[in-house]
Amino acid sequence: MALFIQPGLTAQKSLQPKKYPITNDYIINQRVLGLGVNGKVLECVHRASGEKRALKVLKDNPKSRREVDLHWRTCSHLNIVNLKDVYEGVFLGHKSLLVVMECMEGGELFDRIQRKRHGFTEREAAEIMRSICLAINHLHNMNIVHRDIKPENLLYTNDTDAGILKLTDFGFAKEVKGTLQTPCYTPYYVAPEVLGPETYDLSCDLWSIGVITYILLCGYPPFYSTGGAPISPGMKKRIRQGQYTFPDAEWANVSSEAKDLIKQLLKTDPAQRLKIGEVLQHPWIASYQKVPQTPLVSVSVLQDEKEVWHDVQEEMSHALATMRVDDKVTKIKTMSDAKNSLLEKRRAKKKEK
Ligand code: I85
Repeated sequence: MALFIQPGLTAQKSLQPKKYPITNDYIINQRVLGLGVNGKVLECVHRASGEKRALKVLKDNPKSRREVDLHWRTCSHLNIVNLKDVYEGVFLGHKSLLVVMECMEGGELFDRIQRKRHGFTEREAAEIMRSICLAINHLHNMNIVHRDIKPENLLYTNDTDAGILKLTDFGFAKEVKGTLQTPCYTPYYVAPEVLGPETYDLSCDLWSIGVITYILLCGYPPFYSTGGAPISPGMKKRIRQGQYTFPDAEWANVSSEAKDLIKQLLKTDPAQRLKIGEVLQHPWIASYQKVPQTPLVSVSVLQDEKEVWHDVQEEMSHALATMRVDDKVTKIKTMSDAKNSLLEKRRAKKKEK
């Protein structure tokens, strides 16, 4: 008997963009808040409330529609940038999707850390990582993978101590088929690789969490290229082989729990990497309030290395892009694997009869 568990079937209200001019509801300012790969982000003001908000201008195409749809379905979480309104129509001569978000006035995560003058502790780092993990957990529970978790996409609501860290930009996010959603076979005969690639898909977000944790704790990334080029063959090799260290100068006083978490996240074999649920249960995250308040050197490293921060961000973006491409290649491989195993199972079934 096949088990049909289909959580995907629960009716989901998909987003209907408004078709009237955005200018009825918003005053659009010239101030550019950010430049994304897919569109720019402008400041705007909600006429009815006087609230400042952020407007992301996207080309209206299926990819952008997917971005907005995934963001819309997930943005009720405290650690995901809230979506307020979406409009469709012609904007500056182009068919556009106009995405209005809450305005994150605290800016990017690492800019804020750089501005810290009263030191930055391991406990604060753990607290930051916990908010990021809560956002990812929300996405992964819905079988959505973000695939672009990097410093520029982590923004603070405001610049006070009460500021909340949130994840943004669903431009590379995708929904992965939940293993329970598509039972076109009886589970008794299912080969592990047929169930496989799903859990795999989500694991690239966990690698990103590992890299961000590492940078938070020491101020530089675990893998970096030597000499100019944004991503060198040597760096690629080190990423692939998981070659990184915890140099004593910055890491001597960092807790072994933190290092253990990083080691379990930067596993080269995605199957061995922790799942997001396991990260939330890891002592360094679960008991973040008990993490030692050891001062970290990351603030001064980030301040001293301001010129290379741009390169660090570029390297991470490039590495993420490579991972998304590799993901496609793996998919093709696993598909042929799956076909072979189905064949084997058919033979096995015949023998039984
Ligand atoms: N507010 N990646 C880097 C920004 N509020 N920003 C980026 N993709 C997005 C820009 C380029 C992220 O989807 C982005 C997206 C959305 C935002 C966004 C959303 C909501 C903001 C690309 C700000 C801001 C506002 C006031 C002040 C400040 C920043 O960016 C600052 F602190 F910098 F002064």
